[in-house]
Amino acid sequence: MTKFLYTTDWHLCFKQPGTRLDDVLEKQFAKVLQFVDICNSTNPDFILHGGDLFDAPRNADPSVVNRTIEILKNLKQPMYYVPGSHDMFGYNLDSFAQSYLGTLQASDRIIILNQKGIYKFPGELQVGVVPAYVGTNINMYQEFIGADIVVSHDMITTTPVPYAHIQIKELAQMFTNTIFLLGHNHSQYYEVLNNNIFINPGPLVRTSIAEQNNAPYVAVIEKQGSNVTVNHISIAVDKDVFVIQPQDKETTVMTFNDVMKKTNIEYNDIYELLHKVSLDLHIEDVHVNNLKERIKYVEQHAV
Ligand SMILES: [Mn+2]
Repeated sequence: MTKFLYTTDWHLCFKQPGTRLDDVLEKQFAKVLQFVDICNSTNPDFILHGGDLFDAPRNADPSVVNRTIEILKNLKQPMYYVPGSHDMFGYNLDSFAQSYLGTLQASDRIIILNQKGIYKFPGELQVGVVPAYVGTNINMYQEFIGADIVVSHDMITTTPVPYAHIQIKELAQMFTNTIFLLGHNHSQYYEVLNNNIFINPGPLVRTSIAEQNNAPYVAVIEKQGSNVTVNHISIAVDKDVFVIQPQDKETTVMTFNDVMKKTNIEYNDIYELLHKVSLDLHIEDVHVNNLKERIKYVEQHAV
């Protein structure tokens, strides 16, 4: 029997989020401590982390990363880590050496799986790994057919969304008996389809108002042959910690162009700006086109 834990999208903050009334910078460490307690009381063979451990790749003040390392020193199990979208600069998978992820790796707290592919894990488990930004395409998952586990920081959703994504029902048509450990998309879900399990525990630190009803948990997975059991162990969160949004107040909707006119950036329209930025940062066309789709959607629906 192999036992492992899955957690993802911790989003440990360097700055207090404007959406929260409580002291997130302090309380987030209580959550990491709870996670370590869960690891030590369930004693798994290994831990899988789906990425976005910090909310940003790096910050001038290293105290948050130092404190995280101190707490993670109490972990007795190896933690394998799939890089997320917030872990890297300019959509570049190799940039984690310049991020705090590189610091965690150097301190021996995580083992980074930074290449898309199949890894052999303890207990002869075949684990497919998809870091952020390798391109959202269902055909990319063909190579994982037959794998025991797929850990992915791709945009994998339960319902259609107006930008590049894969729905779990599409994966369920390709796969059977695979455990999908998912992140990136901060809506929580747990679904069993065609004998596959799809788990997205959502973020540990809830920074967006849309996440206020999430109940963060750690998934404890036991696998004996094709027999899989999953338990959710809750992470305690406080109620009423989010800023209340005014319901009846009339809000002024500004277009993106209105907002940009207030800045000093010279550009003619958002697409030109995006083009300039993408050249500067060497962002691949696939990501630029994805952003264009999202902007077009907002332009059509927002006002
Ligand atoms: Mn995330």
